Amino acid sequence: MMGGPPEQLAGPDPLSAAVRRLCSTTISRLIDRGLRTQVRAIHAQLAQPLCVAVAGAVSGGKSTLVNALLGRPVAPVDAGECTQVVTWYEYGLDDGRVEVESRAGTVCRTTLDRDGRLPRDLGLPTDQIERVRVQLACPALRDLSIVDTPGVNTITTANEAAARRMVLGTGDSDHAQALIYVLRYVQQFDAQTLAQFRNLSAACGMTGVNTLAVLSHIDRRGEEEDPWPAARRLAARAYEQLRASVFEVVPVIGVLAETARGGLLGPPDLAGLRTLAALDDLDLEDLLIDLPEFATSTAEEYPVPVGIRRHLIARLHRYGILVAIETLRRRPDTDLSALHRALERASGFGAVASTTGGPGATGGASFWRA
Ligand SMILES: Nc1nc2c(ncn2[C@@H]2O[C@H](COP(=O)(O)OP(=O)(O)OP(=O)(O)O)[C@@H](O)[C@H]2O)c(=O)[nH]1
Ligand SMILES: [Mg+2]
Repeated sequence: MMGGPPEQLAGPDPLSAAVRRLCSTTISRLIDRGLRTQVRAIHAQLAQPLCVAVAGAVSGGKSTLVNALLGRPVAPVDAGECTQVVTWYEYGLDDGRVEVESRAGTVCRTTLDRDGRLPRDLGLPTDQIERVRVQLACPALRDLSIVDTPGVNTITTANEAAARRMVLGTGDSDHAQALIYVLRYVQQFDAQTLAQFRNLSAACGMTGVNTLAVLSHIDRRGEEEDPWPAARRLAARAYEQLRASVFEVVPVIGVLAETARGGLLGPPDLAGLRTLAALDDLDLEDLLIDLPEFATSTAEEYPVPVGIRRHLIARLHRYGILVAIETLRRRPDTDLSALHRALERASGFGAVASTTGGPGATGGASFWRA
């Protein structure tokens, strides 16, 4: 794997530090024992990293977004139903340590795979696992713990408690305090999708103050070169429909953010992209018109080896390839890290970072702690 942990965060956000100081002063002045215990609990919670759960429907792009937030591709991702267990990613120096907590109360230890991913086989049937805790030495996790959750497609009164337990965790002090709800991009959200979101948010006791909606897969739209104008329009419309339950609706190309923040392109990818950038527009259009063919054809006329083409499609999809080509044409001396930065900008990830106070943010965690 290339790249590495994301850059250091700029320390705890000033608002929660101020509230923590206020709690300390208040504790020493309170006479009532019950109140003192309550303020102590708030004080202790503010000293912990904020815990954000990423939830939503199956295959919406939750784990991809988790990897982007981590800056490392640790969470398994797949086109089919993938995440089966609730997984907490927490800061710790024992990087890669995995604890599997069973419903029966036992804890088994394992580690990430050699490629740095969470293993699919965790040593227990998934229905016996309460949750998995992964320790990572990512600076991004110092202020933010992230919970990846299995997709919930239908919330009924019968499974509401299970959904809440899944997103929030089991204990009173050990649960998610904020929610990122991933909505897969469609032209128009149907009433059922919106109801699902509201139900999950309500089941978890979340409100418009601590819930962010993320609109994923915005690069999967038809033939348009630039998906952003339409994505912004839909995000604005979705916000109108969801404003009571979220503080913002942010469009993000998760797969691009994951690639860029994880530094997942290597020198052969850059060489392949340079070759594509040197083609004239019509030849390029011909090549990219049929993406499955582009990714798999072994015909000799292709200017880039098939393995690299396949990797470029998996990591960038069509829009990401076009962004990379445009970047390289504008600045032919662009190196891998500059290319990753350009792709991160094009992914829209910055808007998630600034609202979560996550990597690359300029404050914002205060929003979630309100
Ligand atoms: N083109 C594109 N693909 C994406 C985007 N986000 C995720 N994907 C792809 O969508 C597929 C599903 O992504 P996951 O992150 O596994 O989705 P998930 O919500 O975690 O799925 P479950 O755990 O099964 O509920 C993967 O193939 C991702 O690469 C995006 O914004 N654009
Ligand atoms: Mg998943």
